[in-house]
Amino acid sequence: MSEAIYANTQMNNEVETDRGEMAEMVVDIYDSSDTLRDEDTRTTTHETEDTDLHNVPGDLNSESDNSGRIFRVTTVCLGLLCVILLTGIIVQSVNYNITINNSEKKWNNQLQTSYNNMTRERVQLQTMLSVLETHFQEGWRYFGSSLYFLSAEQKTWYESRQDCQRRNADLVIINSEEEQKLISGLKMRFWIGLTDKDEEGTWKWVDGTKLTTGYWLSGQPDNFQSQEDCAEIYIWDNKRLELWNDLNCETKRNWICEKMLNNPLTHSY
Ligand SMILES: [Ca+2]
Ligand SMILES: [Ca+2]
Ligand SMILES: [Ca+2]
Repeated sequence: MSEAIYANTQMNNEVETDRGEMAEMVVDIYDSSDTLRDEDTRTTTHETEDTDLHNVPGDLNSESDNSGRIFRVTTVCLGLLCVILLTGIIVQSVNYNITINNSEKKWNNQLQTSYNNMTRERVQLQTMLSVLETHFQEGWRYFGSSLYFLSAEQKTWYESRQDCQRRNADLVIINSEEEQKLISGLKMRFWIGLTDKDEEGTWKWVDGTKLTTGYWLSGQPDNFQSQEDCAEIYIWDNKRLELWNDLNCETKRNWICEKMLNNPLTHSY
């Protein structure tokens, strides 16, 4: 019996031992499981940490964000640049149109002014041609800027001048060597518009101007018999320009009238 009890006790002890071993094994298993879990956790944490390390600025996601930001900024800048360029083009276009319009107005004004001037000149030329035609029919001749009328009859100096004045002219005034050549080329004796009747020796043209350059014959003017106060072209040597002679104003001679044509519109014909 005691053996049985001892055996039973031993068996119980063994059972207890087994239980203790089992408990230790369970504890070991749990420890192993915890260890594995901890390792997994550390692994996961490590991976997470690795992932976080890769997510620092400069990684792929950050670069993608930065690239997107740069792209947006670039797009905005390009858009602003396009707006600025478009605005510049519009402003330039407006200025160009304004310039073109001003140029067209200026050009049109110039054309209008030219047209008005040409029209006025055409009227003047037509008037002058009409005047010349009328004078040519009356026996006038045109030279330089003057019309000349050579009489076919003879009269005193005073009567001759009156005839010229009736023709809205006066006795010829010789202003230049060319005019003297023209007049002397007529090869006739005739009165010219020169006299010293107001003051002996002071020769004046019919317009009141004093004589500056004379073409007197040698020895003239001599005021022969103190009665010579009017000037004539005296033809005795047509190879010379010095052909003037003073003569009694009551002597009858041909005469020559002159009418200026510098501005035909200012003359009354
Ligand atoms: Ca003249
Ligand atoms: Ca005289
Ligand atoms: Ca004389």
